[in-house]
Amino acid sequence: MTTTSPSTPDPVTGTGSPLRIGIGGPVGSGKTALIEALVPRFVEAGRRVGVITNDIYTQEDAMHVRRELDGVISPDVVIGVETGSCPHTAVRDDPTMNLMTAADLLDEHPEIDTLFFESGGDNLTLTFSPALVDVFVFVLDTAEGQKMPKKRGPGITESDILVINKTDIAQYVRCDLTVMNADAVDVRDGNPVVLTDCFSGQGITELQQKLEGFRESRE
Ligand SMILES: Nc1nc2c(ncn2[C@@H]2O[C@H](COP(=O)(O)OP(=O)(O)OP(=O)(O)O)[C@@H](O)[C@H]2O)c(=O)[nH]1
Ligand SMILES: [Mg+2]
Repeated sequence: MTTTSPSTPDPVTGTGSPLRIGIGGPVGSGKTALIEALVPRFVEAGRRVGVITNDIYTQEDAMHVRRELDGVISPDVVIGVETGSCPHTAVRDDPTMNLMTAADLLDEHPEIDTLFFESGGDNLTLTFSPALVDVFVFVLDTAEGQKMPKKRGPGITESDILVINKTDIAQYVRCDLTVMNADAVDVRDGNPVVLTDCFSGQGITELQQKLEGFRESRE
């Protein structure tokens, strides 16, 4: 196993600071499941990972991540933000709560080089403030319907990576994955679309590699 060590961040390029990955998307599309599938792969690759989840009234997702990743990352590096209001606000309009939580977490754990932010589940207009994250991943799932990419919205068209999750159940919800994927590619001007199944791990390595590409592009 290779390891990386913390260094002083470059204030202009961000090199040396953690890669900050925002995972957003509609309620229940699989944002938490995706983080739980990705983190072990980053850890295996020698990365030191932290996770910040957002829920409106609870810490449910943070508790889920701690349970699922028991033995993979320390429970101390998983923090739940209770936004108390519209999830958009906390990651896009005024990300102060998340920025402060990240600053505290990195103070305590300066070794963290990969930091996930999960937004509260929200609608198609959710985006992340570039002040909060370096990479914005938007997660749809097949059960929402094959038509979703055609509905557009900034997450679908402008995110750095669009994930179509729950490929394993596409056949049961009458979703033609070939069509859904082609429509997604079409509305995204060639930007990446990754198909995933968080349970079998299909597409997770591809997604991890694409995310690492964003780290490399800062270096
Ligand atoms: N079949 C299948 N189920 C999945 C997959 N990913 C997630 N799920 C299930 O979908 C449900 C919602 O997953 P979550 O990861 O909680 O979704 P989320 O987007 O984090 O939900 P919120 O944070 O509440 O918006 C759970 O029951 C998961 O087990 C997948 O790839 N395939
Ligand atoms: Mg969640």
